[in-house]
Amino acid sequence: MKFFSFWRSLASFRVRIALNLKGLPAEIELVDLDADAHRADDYRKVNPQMALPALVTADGTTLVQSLAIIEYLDETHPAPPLLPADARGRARVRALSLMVACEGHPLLVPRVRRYLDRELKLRETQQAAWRRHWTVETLAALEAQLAGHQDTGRFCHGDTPTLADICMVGHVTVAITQQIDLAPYPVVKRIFDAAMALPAFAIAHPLAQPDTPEAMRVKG
Ligand SMILES: N[C@@H](CCC(=O)N[C@@H](CS)C(=O)NCC(=O)O)C(=O)O
Repeated sequence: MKFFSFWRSLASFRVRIALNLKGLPAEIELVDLDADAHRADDYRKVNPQMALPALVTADGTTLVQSLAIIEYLDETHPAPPLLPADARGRARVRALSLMVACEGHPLLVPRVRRYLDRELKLRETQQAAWRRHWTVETLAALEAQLAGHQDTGRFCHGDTPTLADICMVGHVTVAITQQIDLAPYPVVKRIFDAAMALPAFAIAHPLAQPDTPEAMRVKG
């Protein structure tokens, strides 16, 4: 498999965790978002949407959209499962995942930030306020869903990591980057710490990647 990734990409972070949890090796193709490599012809042929990640399977099929990729990996390599066995549990895990992947994250991606900057010409302080607003809103929504829920366990759903944890850790990582205080979100914080203590999560962290800028790289 060939995996198109960038260190800072949260959607790539999600797929890295899933590959690690499943123990699946992939040849990594680095696409530098900061250099607009995702807009160049080479990558546009892989994903015309010009967004990371993409995964090319052994039979040459190109998959895009991190959640679709992860569900594909889960269906083709069922152990360990990333979705619960019951329909109600799957609906809850998918809902928690979508709160991040379809509500919070899209408001922070480079093409949105570029539009705020270049088209709307917002000042950096306004752009930072935008990022902070949507990051906090998603954190609060996650905390409200997780706190006190009977199915919340060591992780978002029960005591093993699921797609929901994979999505949640990326969002918390963004919050930490923005120096947002996590104290108001104690369940989110507890689950984040539990997940990031697992090697599959830790080695997928944006600051631990081969293309992480040297000055920022966490030495493992
Ligand atoms: N919903 C997509 C998000 C894809 C996405 O926006 N990826 C970002 C990096 S995390 C990207 O490549 N953005 C390029 C851009 O915004 O120009 C997924 O989950 O895969």
